[in-house]
Amino acid sequence: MKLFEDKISSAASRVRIALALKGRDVERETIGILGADAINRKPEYLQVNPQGLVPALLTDEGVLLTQSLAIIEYLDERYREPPLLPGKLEDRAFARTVALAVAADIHPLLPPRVTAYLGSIDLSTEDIADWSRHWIRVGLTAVDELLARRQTGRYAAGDAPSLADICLFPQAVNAERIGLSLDQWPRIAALMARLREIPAFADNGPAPRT
Ligand SMILES: N[C@@H](CCC(=O)N[C@@H](CS)C(=O)NCC(=O)O)C(=O)O
Repeated sequence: MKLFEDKISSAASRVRIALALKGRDVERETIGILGADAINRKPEYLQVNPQGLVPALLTDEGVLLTQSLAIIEYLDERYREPPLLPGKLEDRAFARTVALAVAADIHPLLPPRVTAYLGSIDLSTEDIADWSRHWIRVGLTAVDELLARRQTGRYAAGDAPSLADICLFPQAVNAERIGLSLDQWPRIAALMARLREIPAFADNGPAPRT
């Protein structure tokens, strides 16, 4: 398998964490997504992913998969252990709830294509940072409340790390990086402390934008 990624990408970080939890080593190719180094919009990479986004995964059978959640579910079905979705039906739904609260409702407001557009309509660097902090704060406040209502185990959706933790971890790392203290979200802060003890998470978070 081959993973197309950029180390700064939190969506690619989700897939890296899933691969590490599954104990799978894959070939990797860096697809720069920032500034002058960006190659994600070049025709060669659009052949891989017409959306021009990372991650993408080339399977051993030569099939190209895109969208981090679809890739993670593929890996989970292909390599059964350890499962990345809980056994209980309602817990599985909750794992997907948390995953989508991050991947569908927070993250799409923040990536380079969005911040570059905001810059192009004359928002200052500080305005753009405020935008990002605002949407992360709104989103993680809701996720913390979801955890308050539904979290029963050691991790977000049970006693084993799941798709929920895989999506939440990179987003929370980036929240701290942009100046938001996790102390305002006690359940997320506690969860992050536990996840940081697991090498698959600690070693595969998003790298800082330099
Ligand atoms: N929903 C997609 C999101 C992918 C995505 O937005 N990736 C970002 C990096 S985290 C990217 O490639 N951004 C390039 C850009 O915004 O131009 C997924 O989960 O894979």
